[in-house]
Amino acid sequence: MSDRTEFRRLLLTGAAGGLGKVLRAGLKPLTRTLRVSDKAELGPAGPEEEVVPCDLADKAAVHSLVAGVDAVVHFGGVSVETHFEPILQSNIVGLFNMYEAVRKHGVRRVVFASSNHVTGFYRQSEKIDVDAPVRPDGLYGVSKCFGENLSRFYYDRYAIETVCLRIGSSFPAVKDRRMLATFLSYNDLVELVHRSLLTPRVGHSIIFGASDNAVKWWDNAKAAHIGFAPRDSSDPQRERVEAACPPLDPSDPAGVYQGGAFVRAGPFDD
Ligand code: NAI
Ligand code: 15L
Repeated sequence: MSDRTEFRRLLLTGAAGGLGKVLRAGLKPLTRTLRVSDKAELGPAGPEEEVVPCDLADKAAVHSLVAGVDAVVHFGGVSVETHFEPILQSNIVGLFNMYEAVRKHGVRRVVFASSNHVTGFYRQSEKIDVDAPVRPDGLYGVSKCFGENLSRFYYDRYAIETVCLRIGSSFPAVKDRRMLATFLSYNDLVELVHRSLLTPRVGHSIIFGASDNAVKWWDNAKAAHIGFAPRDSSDPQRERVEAACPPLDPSDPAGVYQGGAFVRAGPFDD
């Protein structure tokens, strides 16, 4: 992990969330000031921090939020499959507000928390790379496809660089058999975000976020320029997880597709 202070001011959205809390600590070495934002409670500002509450769906608030930052680490938004309305407001309207603010304020780079659920309808027996057509496994996955496409447009039209991180499952520990393939340790997450911020030229890049797990569904060869080399692995947790979690019934789609239980969520708008 780098300990260089490269940025004057970085913005972290979603800072009250599970990964936001990890990055709130993990981004400090890279920046003189870390501006943290969320619509949920963020607590008091720590040293060299600015706390700026903001609902991403509020255009004016997002435009103020982005003023004066060098780069954005955008982790705010709905993070699970649910009804369309909250996804629409946070992940679609909210992301558009963010990119418009980034454009207007001349910010040059965004790190966007995409998700493995943009390709959740590939089978667990398949290995894919970033050129595989998207196969979202729900409305949440569709909203992350929107984010990947919106950021592509802002790069082609305005040369704003984005790294889209198709994060697997980033939690303190492996919770089930699927996560033996999708696990991204917190240390590897922080390293991935550091690489996404520090690599000199990223253009519009998409990279899968997984640790060096023995079972691999994703090939990151086309994102080698990011220089991400995960150090952790789910493997030391395999024995515990296999003992605790019996295999799923072979006919259960959650055990067939990469998106796991997300593929059987919904419908939500009946
Ligand atoms: P989380 O749900 O714990 O955190 C998301 C944060 O975004 C929350 O604090 C929430 O208050 C905030 N938020 C939601 N809507 C907002 C809005 N309209 N305005 C302002 N803030 C809003 O989720 P987690 O696990 O920390 O994930 C962070 C990001 O990474 C999310 O974008 C998620 O989709 C993505 N991701 C996470 C994965 C994981 O394994 N944890 C896997 C793949 C993607
Ligand atoms: C995600 O995109 C979610 O944000 C996270 O909560 C997990 O469900 C993760 O994917 C996963 O696939 O395990």
